[in-house]
Amino acid sequence: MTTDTDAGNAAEQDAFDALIAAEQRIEPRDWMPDAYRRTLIRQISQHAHSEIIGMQPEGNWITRAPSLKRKAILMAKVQDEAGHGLYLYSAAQTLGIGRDEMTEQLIAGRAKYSSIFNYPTPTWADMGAIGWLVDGAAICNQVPLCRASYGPYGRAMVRICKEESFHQRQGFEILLALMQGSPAQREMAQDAVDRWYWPSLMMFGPPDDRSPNSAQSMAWKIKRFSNDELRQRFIGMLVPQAEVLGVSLPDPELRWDAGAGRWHMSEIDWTEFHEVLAGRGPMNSERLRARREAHEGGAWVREAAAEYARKRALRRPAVAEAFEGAA
Ligand code: BYC
Repeated sequence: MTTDTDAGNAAEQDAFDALIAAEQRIEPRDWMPDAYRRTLIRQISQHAHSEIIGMQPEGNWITRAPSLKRKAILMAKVQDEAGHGLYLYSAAQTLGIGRDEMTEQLIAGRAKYSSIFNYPTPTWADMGAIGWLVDGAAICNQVPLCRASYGPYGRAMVRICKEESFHQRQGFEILLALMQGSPAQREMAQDAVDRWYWPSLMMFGPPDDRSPNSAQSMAWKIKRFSNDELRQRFIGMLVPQAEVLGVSLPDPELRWDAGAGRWHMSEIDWTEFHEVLAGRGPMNSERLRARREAHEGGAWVREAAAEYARKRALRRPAVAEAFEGAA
């Protein structure tokens, strides 16, 4: 791995800058500035953790889904999130951080993951609202990441986005079915939308003038749009879909401001956002506790897999030599 000692090497910096300027990709073996590497490890590992923690709010409903078909769909979706986490951990590993280290940071409570997964899912309609709003926000945020300058991240995002668009539709369809149901079902759908709307807007991160990482990440073409630009785009996507569903979005101030060319909206409760980031959201400790328990409960699987790999390798002399050398 190349390090800061190379920073003085202007030729390498020039080659890196030229690749970025030419919309080419940076690959794992290319020279890259240390700060670029650190930023990617930060964002990709947070993203991976979000996918893994993000399995919990929906996993909560697998045993209670209202039909066999709904259960099968929800299970597939939650498994997709596990897959997304794995692609992303692998992408982060290409930057020189180990999977164990990232896991340790997460379960020790030292790593960030998306604020959105610290809210509870008390009703079936929450599955609809998560799919429609949370996966919808994820698509808005992640489609531009398919063009991220770091190759392994951008490529992982292509597949993830394809799956996210299926997730968004299944959420929309759950809400649509409820909105076509009884008054109690319609009320349940509206209540879920009311609870998830504001947290889904917070997924895009702090406002641009309070986003310390945006300018540099955009210069490096990791991020392609600012947090506020993507939030605006998301609202533009939601408004016509809410009309089709027959739900209202819980913001009395929301209207298109043609003069400014943007959605006028109420102020987001940034105090709530920062409380959740500080670990004081409604479900933070529960999410970490469940993750820690799952990790500890899975220790025997990791040990068994490692032992199986070791025994298989011993049957192949060349690999056995390497194993013995490493021991
Ligand atoms: N939650 O300077 P900023 C999914 C942090 S998974 C928590 O704007 P940046 C899904 C930020 O990390 C969804 N933390 O940062 C899964 C930074 O902290 P540090 C996850 C947040 O990186 C399962 C600080 O605030 N998606 O969709 O330029 C089921 C300042 O922010 C949040 C991704 O991870 C937040 N909401 O921009 C269903 C997408 N917002 O590290 C669905 C990839 C900000 O400086 N990530 N922070 O201490 C990104 O696109 C960017 O990292 C962000 C933030 C837009 C999130």
